[in-house]
Amino acid sequence: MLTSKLLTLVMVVEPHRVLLGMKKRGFGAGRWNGFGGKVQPGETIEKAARRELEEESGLTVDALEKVGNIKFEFVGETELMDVHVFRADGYNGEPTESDEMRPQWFEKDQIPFSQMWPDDIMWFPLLLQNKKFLGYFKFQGHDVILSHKLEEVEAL
Ligand code: 6U4
Repeated sequence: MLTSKLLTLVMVVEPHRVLLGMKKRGFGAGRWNGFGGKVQPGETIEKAARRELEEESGLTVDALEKVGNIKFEFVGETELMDVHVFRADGYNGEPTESDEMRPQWFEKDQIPFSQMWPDDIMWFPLLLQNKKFLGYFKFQGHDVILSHKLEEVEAL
């Protein structure tokens, strides 16, 4: 049976650009990613999203909008990653490098998809159009998507 692990992913979006972080270590190292990590026991998903964003980028946000839920299966592993995606349209502070992440702004038409998780190119257009979505991606290793489902939804 597949169990699942709750994770968060926060995308900080401005009208023309998106903040990504180069993951320096751990899961997804070497890829540009949103900010996030594991939900700790006793913590709400949104609280975890805010904590991870601050730990990894130095930023706090007033409002976080729930925009997506993506489940990742990795062949050979019994634990699904259940990733809750949030969008922040404003922020407080200055993006600051941490042990885990090096933040950098990217223009919306210059997102470095070839250096990101291969699923990102599929759902980023929805994120950037302020749409909400549900996804399921089945990975072989960390580079190959064997199958996937992605649908736009009205609400989460
Ligand atoms: P820690 O707790 O820091 O040792 P680590 O191994 O670094 O854990 P963590 O907790 O930072 O991993 O979580 C992984 C992050 O990567 C989460 O924000 C979710 C995100 N993520 C995982 N798979 C992804 C994928 N296929 N596409 C994507 N983000 C993904 O865009």
